[in-house]
Amino acid sequence: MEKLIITVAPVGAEVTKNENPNVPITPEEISEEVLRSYNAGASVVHLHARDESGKPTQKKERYKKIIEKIKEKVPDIIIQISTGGAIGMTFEERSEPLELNPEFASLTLGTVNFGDGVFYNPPDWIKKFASFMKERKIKPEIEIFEAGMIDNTIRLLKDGILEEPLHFDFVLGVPGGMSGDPKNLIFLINSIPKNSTWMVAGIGKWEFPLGIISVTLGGNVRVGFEDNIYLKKGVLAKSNAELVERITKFSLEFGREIATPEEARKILNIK
Ligand code: KMH
Ligand code: ZN
Repeated sequence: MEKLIITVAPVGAEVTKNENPNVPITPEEISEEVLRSYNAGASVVHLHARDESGKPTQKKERYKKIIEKIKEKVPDIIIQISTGGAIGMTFEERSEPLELNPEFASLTLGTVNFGDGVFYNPPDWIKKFASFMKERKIKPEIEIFEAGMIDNTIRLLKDGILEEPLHFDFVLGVPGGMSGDPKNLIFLINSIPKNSTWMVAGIGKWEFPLGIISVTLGGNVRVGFEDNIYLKKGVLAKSNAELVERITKFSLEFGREIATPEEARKILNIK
């Protein structure tokens, strides 16, 4: 098996300090969490930004500030910006951070209910995001919340808008999307092109059960406050790094080493 790539998603767009006071909000707090997570084994950070008041923002100036702070502390970590942003944002808002030419960005392949809201991803938005990424050589991470999103991916692959090898993230357990039942994960793994890389982001209680299955099956794992704020039932995590550490420990115990950012770039075919 390849070494394990651990992605940390330290902020997200939804979670608040009321839910877990350790959620990082400012560029300084986010960069410190990224450093701690890197030291615990993370080689990729899935990044969202928040404004001064803690509200999600896709303003490129804000991303720039956070990225600068991260790079001061962890120059080599792979930074993946979010094009998902938050529910209700326009296409123009969501695409702003792509103008910073990141090496990696998320790309959701369809619309899905998301709690009480709708995570809106109509075909023309997906095509515009994907074409922009292709032009700028930004590696897309294909976010799959529902099985049909894989069919949408294959269609764009045939149209030449996406290129192989693809990298998939199965985001399972969002209320409104596919649940974290391990049977779903197995079905999704069996539905993607064979030369793809893949990972799982289990939401809430699914983070560790799915993460551990992924380690044993040769996939990769995302953890972090965007997806889950608990270290274990009823125990809030003190830091994103605690979540990363839990996966690292399991993987090493299982006999699978952890990838550095440089190794992760090779595995993910990030140029
Ligand atoms: N915040 C969610 C509505 C992504 O980053 O690409 C969307 C999301 C996906 O987090
Ligand atoms: Zn996200």
